[in-house]
Amino acid sequence: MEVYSTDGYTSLSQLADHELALPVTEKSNPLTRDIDRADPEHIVHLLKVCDAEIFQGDGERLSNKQTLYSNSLGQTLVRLTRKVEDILKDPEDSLIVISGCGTSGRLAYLLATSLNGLLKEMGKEQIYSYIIAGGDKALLTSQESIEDNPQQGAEGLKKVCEGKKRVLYVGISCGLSAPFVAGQLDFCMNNVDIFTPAVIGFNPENMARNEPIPGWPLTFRQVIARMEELQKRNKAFIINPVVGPEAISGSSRLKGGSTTKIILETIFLSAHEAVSSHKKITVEDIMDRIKMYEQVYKVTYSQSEMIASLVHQAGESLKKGGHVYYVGWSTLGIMGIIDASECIPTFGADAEDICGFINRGYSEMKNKEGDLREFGPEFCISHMDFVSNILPTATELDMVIFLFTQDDHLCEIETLVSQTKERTSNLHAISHDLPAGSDSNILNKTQFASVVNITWPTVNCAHKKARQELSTKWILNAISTGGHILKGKIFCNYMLDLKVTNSKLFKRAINILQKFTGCLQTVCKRALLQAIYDTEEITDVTVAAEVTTHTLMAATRSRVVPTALVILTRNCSLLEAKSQLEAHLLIRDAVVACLPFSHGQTGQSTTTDKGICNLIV
Ligand code: S6P
Repeated sequence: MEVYSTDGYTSLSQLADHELALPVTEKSNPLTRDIDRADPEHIVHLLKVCDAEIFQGDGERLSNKQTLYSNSLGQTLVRLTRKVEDILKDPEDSLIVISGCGTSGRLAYLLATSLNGLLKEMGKEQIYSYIIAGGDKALLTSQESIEDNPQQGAEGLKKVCEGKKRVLYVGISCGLSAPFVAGQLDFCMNNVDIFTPAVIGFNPENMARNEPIPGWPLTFRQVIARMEELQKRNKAFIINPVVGPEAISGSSRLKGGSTTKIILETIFLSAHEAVSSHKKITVEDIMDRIKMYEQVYKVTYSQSEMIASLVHQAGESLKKGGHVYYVGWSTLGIMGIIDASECIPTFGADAEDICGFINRGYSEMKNKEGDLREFGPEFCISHMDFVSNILPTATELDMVIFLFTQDDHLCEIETLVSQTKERTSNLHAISHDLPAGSDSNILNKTQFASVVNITWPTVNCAHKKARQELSTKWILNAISTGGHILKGKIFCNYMLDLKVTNSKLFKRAINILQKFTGCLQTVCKRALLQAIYDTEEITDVTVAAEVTTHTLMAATRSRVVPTALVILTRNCSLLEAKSQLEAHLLIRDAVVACLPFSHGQTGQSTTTDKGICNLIV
């Protein structure tokens, strides 16, 4: 069905094909198309049904699609578990490196430090290491541009592994897209006598990113193709179940992050158990573990009503210019810090909008580079920093959420509760395993405004922590995503005002423009470049420049995608587009006002005085 064939526009059917061709991790999830207009209860419901896709049944036979419950995936996980076991049994000169960018790197850090902690408790050699693109600063703030650098990835890996004779490398890239990880995988394959590479992502192999990487001879897909060959000889591992598109398109911190954590813990904790109990791990054992995580999902979302009330509260705080503070203990503090750090790139939030704090700061974080406070206020993350930097100016508008378990220092928690309550009664708790009902219970004594307390069946310490962390991740993801939706940051299920700071985000920006305007890719790119370079005239030289040139410039600009969107839909000048947007504080309001269709006309095409706008979300 050709809706507009004049030069510059594409047809509805072409747009539909375009959406089909997008990798799963970049697609718009049909379940959440209206999430921007949902109330807190419905937001949590939509996140719940979207997360349910992580545990969808074995679709292999029906759709040729591997899922978390696929037998073939189970077999790959068993084989990888055996590799880990071999290293655990004979750790001399060996290393297991977990690596990634953004959220994937943060999870690499969390896993490697927690697993080293387990080994330390058993008096064993600590054989895990992590790499995050951009170094430890990226644990707390977004450093998206380094993701584009394969050479830096390879060099970093080489350095970490100096002197090692056997290395198992696990690279995480949810979209099978990060050049930083591609560089490391390629380095491993060039040194197979020492390195065994494994990759984790959530697209089928044929959807791994295939664009050229500037200054590098391969694409991510070519790297994967080479790994496929090595995998046949058990010398490489590709772990890529499909878990469906994200609730907010492309926001891989959500399902991508949760599934990464589930898979990595399944592999490593199974290997630890196999070694300590001299047990052979089977596909059934792997599936049982995944079922255990599915149970965590069910138990967590059984608290949907309470989670929705936290989402509502976060939305109120953020809308009124208040803040959300996560004050956590132990690894739950880390979960808070991770969730908070992601809000900057995901929602264009200010660093102080949502912040995380952890007891004892960097000594609790156990990150490689230690104390990072010299880099600025956003790196002050201890409870002491919270008390001295945040509390003195905190008001009722600020929402404070304590994150703790029964095993944390309850006296310390009580003291901090009292101090916080002097400033705000907007104080809430997400806790695990606190016995309900007793008078001495901190939850009864301290009168939090609301409490989500989850009780888990008794299991060993590592499993207990894994459950508490994932459950907390789901709740915090709901709070920060829901809060920003209520603040008007999302349009349909897209973050329109994304920062275009790396090549993946540049491509996503063009996809969004194509989708909402129906304009050809070349036309969308020109409008985006107009906004990035702040100019009415874009030269062919600028168009032909490398993406990195554009993303470096884009990092210094704001509202580039909304500006380009208005240029295209209104067919107006840059100046006019900017002034239209300036009239609105919130991007969602601006977009609704500026676009020539009203929200709800999903699937319809609307003729405007300047052209046709296809909205087929
Ligand atoms: C996603 C997050 C990003 C990604 C990073 C790595 O919600 O904002 O920081 O984690 O871009 O992505 P990937 O696909 O390589 O894991």
